[in-house]
Amino acid sequence: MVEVALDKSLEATEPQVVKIIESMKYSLMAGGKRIRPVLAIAACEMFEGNVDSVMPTAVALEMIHTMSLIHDDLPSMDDDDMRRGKPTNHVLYGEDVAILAGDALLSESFEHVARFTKGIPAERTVEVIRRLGNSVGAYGLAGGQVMDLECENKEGTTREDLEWIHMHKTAALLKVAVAAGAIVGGANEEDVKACELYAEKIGLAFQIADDILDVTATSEELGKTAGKDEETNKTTYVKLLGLDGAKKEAQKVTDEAKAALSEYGDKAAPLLGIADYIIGRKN
Ligand code: GRG
Repeated sequence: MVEVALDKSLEATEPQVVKIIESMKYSLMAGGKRIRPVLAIAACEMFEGNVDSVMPTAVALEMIHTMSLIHDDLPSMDDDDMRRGKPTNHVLYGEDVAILAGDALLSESFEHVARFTKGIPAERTVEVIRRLGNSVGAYGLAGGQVMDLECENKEGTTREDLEWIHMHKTAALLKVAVAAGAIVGGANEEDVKACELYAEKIGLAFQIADDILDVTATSEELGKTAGKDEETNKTTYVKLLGLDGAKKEAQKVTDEAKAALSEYGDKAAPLLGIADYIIGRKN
């Protein structure tokens, strides 16, 4: 369902936009685990919301995520030429078009939610858009990325610094995915808080798993360059805690994530399953 909705979300209706839409669609449809859309759908369903009403938000989340990957791979950032097992956007379309494709995906994401969300009160849609905006700005992805760049090749990065980076660079989007899904589903403020706690914990687990995979998996398995953290002298959980310590920490935060949803019983089963998947994944 997510793949179909993503595919339908971008279409060139004028010859002048063929190139930018092709570049946006290349990265959007290049595969990927679609964790953020799935989280939004699972959270919405936990509160008995309708899949159709959350799908525009699910699509927007993947658009934002794809934008962040395109920009993360740029020569001025991580300078990577492989992503999701394929050449990165700037390798195929040039740096100029890749930057604009990211910008356009980000802008389209907000329009998509505003235009296509149906069947819920308008205030809830506005709240979703507000939260999406916040998750990308200085207090979200962009802020996390800047701090990450500042800590690159720098001795003395602490565990607190590392946690701050990941709470913003990685967990912020996972958090808004679960919170937005819950809001569309009709959750109240307390429910949304429980969902956010779950999401912060899986966000950390996600990043610890990423650090572990960077040293244990091959580039083919990952679909991106393995061993990059060592190469760029990055501070990681593996570096701070060792491989075994990082694995234990990943399990600990996953257990904490699951505990945050204990009061929802069987209805939380899909979100609990996703938490296990995040630390067990192979790419
Ligand atoms: C331009 C406003 C603006 C923000 C972008 C570049 C950037 C700022 C932030 C970087 C964010 C980033 C790339 C974080 C890493 C998140 C992460 C762990 C990505 C991998 O996610 P997966 O494993 O990937 O879900 P797939 O390919 O499965 O979708």
